[in-house]
This record gives sequence, structure tokens and C-alpha cells, in this order.
Amino acid sequence: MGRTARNIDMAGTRRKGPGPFIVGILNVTPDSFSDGGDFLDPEAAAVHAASMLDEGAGMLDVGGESTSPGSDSVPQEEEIGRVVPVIERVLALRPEAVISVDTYRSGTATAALEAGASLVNDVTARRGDPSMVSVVGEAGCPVILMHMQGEPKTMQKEPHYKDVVREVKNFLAERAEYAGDAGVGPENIIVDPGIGFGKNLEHNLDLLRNLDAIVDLGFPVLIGASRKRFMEWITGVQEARDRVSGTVATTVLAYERGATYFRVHDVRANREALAVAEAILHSPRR
Ligand code: HH2
Repeated sequence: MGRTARNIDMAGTRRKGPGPFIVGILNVTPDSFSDGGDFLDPEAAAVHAASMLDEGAGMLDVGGESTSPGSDSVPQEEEIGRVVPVIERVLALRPEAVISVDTYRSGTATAALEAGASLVNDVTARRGDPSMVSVVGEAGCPVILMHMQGEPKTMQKEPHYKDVVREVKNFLAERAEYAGDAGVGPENIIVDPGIGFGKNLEHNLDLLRNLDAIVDLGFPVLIGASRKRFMEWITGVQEARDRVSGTVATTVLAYERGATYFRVHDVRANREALAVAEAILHSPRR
């Protein structure tokens, strides 16, 4: 396993450390909600990856199965067959790329780490596959733990919470503790409230508005709101690719509230917005 957590200085990604980081989305799927089918060919995927890096992505998230509402799961072999050639091709083109694999399956995570991925993005926070614990623990690599109510096929049917912020926060604290017990160091944990995963409009807005509560857990926070459907419920923009302005609004406000990682499709727009937000918030007063 040539490239694992050793390549990433996670300590530097704490709230007061360097960052923010843009995580460029690379979906190698036929059915992702906004870019399905665009990057199935490893060569096309690698070219897109390189352009996201050039636009300022600090990291790439490669996924081989859609997890958007109503999506079906694919067999592990198929998922591996999608992500591994892309990871290899991207690293051949851009050896410096830091790549996370978006999977909840330990077999896919293992294959991706062997191919050169540096961290695992687990949207089930390790509930999907019990063996994920040992894979991530043994690799010593960072892991993104995300909150989801239900499962992708049905999660948007009737999401319900008494207090969404408290419940998501408690869930992430519990999963981080579980990961810690399994040998994942606190410096290797990133948490994510899971925007759009078993949440209605109010749930998403409540979480984004009160992100400080999740930041208070003490782990770097990742936000994955890019082009998501809840923006259509506010703006009326039906075409997912056209939800760039809405995405930028979530990025800037989440950054202001302490988030560190922003998983987005439109790297340049989000990178520029963050640069301006950073300047406003952190430039020394003249
Ligand atoms: N959202 C998606 C997929 N993976 N991972 C994390 N940590 N956080 C997220 O919010 C998140 C995620 C869904 O978005 P996308 O990859 O664009 O679509 P699809 O699942 O249809 O491929």
C-alpha cells in the first residue's frame, strides 16, 4: 500500500489550521444525480480530475456508486472496476493528487487504497460494512464519517427528527468514538452532517445554520451540499448543473461557521468564493 495517510497532514486541517480545502467530486457512475455518465471512461475522468486540481481542488473524491435519493446499489466488483482504473489513471497523470474513495464497502476501500487512494469517505459512517473498521484502522488513513438517516433508496420518503442538530451531533460523536476504539486516531477523523441524506429542507437548513454545534465536536467538518435538490426547493432551479450559485452560498456560510472541507462539483466558483470569504474574515485590519 504505497500511498496512505502518510501523504496528508491531517493535523494541519484543524479548524484554526490551514484550509479551507476544496474536495473535487469525481463520480464514475452512470446514474449520479448531476454528472452521471460524464466520467465513466478513465481517460475522461483523469482529464477532469486534472482540471479540478488546476482550479484549486486540494483533494479529489472518487465514487463508483451513486448514493443520491432512490439510487440502487451496485455489486462490489463493479464498484471496484469503476474506481480503481480511474484512481490509477489520475495518479499516473498527477502523482501529487490526494484521492479519497467514496465507498461504504471495505473491499472497495482496500482496493482503492492499494491503487493509491489516501483516505476513505464512508457515507454510512462504518455502519454499512463492519470490516471497514479494520481496513481503515490498519491502513492508518483518514476517514470521513457522515450522518445518514435510512438508506439511499428510501431515505427521502419521510425523514424525521425531534432535534436534527442534536441527533446528528450525537450520532457523529458516537461514530467517532467507535472509530477511535477501533484504532482510528482522532487526527484521522473528519465528520460530515450529510446534507440531503435523509433530511428535508428544514433539516438541511437547520444543520447548515447551526453548523457550529457540529464543529464543536473538535473534528474537521466536511460539507457536501453541492448542487443538491434542496436548492431547487428554494430557488426553483431544476437543472442540477445550474445550482452553482446556491452551492457557493452554502460553501461560504459553512466556512464562516467553521467547516474545513467542501465537497463540490464546481471547483473554480467555490474556490474563488472561499478566497474572498477568507480575505473578508481573516485579512489583518489596516
Ligand atoms: N454526497 C454525495 C455523495 N457522497 N459524501 C460525503 N461525505 N458527503 C456528502 O454530502 C456526499 C457524499 C451525493 O452527491 P454526488 O456524489 O454528487 O451524487 P451521487 O451520490 O448521485 O453520485
